[in-house]
Amino acid sequence: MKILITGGSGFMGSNMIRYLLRTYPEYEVLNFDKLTYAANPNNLIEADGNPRYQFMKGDIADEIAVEEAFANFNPDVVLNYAAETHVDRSILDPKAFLMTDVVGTYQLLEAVKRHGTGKLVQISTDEVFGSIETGAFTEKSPFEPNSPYSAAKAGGDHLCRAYWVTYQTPVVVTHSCNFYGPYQYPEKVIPLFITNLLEGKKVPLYGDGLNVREWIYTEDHCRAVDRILHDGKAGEIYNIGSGEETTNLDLTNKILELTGNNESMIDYVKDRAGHDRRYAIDHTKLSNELGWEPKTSFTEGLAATVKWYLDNKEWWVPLKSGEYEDYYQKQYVDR
Ligand code: TDX
Repeated sequence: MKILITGGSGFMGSNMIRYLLRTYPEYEVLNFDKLTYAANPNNLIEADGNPRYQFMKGDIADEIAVEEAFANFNPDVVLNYAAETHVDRSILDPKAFLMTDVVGTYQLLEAVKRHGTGKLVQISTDEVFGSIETGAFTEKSPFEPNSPYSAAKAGGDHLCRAYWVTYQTPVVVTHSCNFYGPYQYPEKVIPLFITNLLEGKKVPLYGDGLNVREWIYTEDHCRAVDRILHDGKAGEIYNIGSGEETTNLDLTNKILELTGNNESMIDYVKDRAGHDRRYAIDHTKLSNELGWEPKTSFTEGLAATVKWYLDNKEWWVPLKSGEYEDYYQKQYVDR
């Protein structure tokens, strides 16, 4: 099988590429990535030189580049991991989110339609549903996005639905709870807090710290996308969740304990604008129809993640110190 992965140099995309190359010895992967700040030149060092792995620099919102990737690689399936994903950045500057998450998704849908590609799997988020006080979002919950980020993802997801209904473009949409694990850019709460503590810095906890998130370990998410990629039905939506809910304060306390710190390292800071109180997602459909279950408990996954950041300082220290600025600058100049 030939799989085109967009955003393959980022956290989830690079984990999926490693997973696919390892799990399916005959599969070929093209990583199509814009190399924004969230991509890391060291994410796929072990795939470089693998004859089943290719890289092409490109932006999913760029019709010509997308066409070139489809025409040259001729994928059987496309996994759309490319997205601007950080809520705080979307509050400061929404434009890039609209370009990548809406226009980019549109360009991929058009290319899949044009080339008769077998399937597009849209990697999306539970944030499109908004915030939920009790219970959990199902695949039928209405979209109520509250940040420019989640509104942009909702726009892309709505286009997926419209392309299926209007043109029968074979697209499957996934909504996942919060991901965590190795290689996550240290702006998201888990890697930010771990790396701050490893550097002896305090952790900025927003508001009262009682917002709730559901957490899935990256390897479990890869296994879920694997099931959907092979057996997910076109036009369907699948929620990916773990059932592992925690308040940000509990999460922080766990990280403090795992890194040998205490509550004195918490810096309670001003709350995020429009901060969603709670996300929770019902993944019954994925379990019942595709036989998937998460395997890694939050306790286990968090300990493994802390260990990874401890063992891989050379991966994140340059990111936090801005050492790659020239590298990204160069990528932008090249484009
Ligand atoms: O410094 C921080 N302090 C803090 O208290 C940061 C960065 C976050 N937080 C809080 C805000 C959230 O309640 O931690 C929680 C998690 O924050 P993020 O890691 O920014 O994730 P979230 O806002 O929940 O959105 C994430 O999950 C869904 C991803 O960023 C999205 O891309 C994904 O779709």
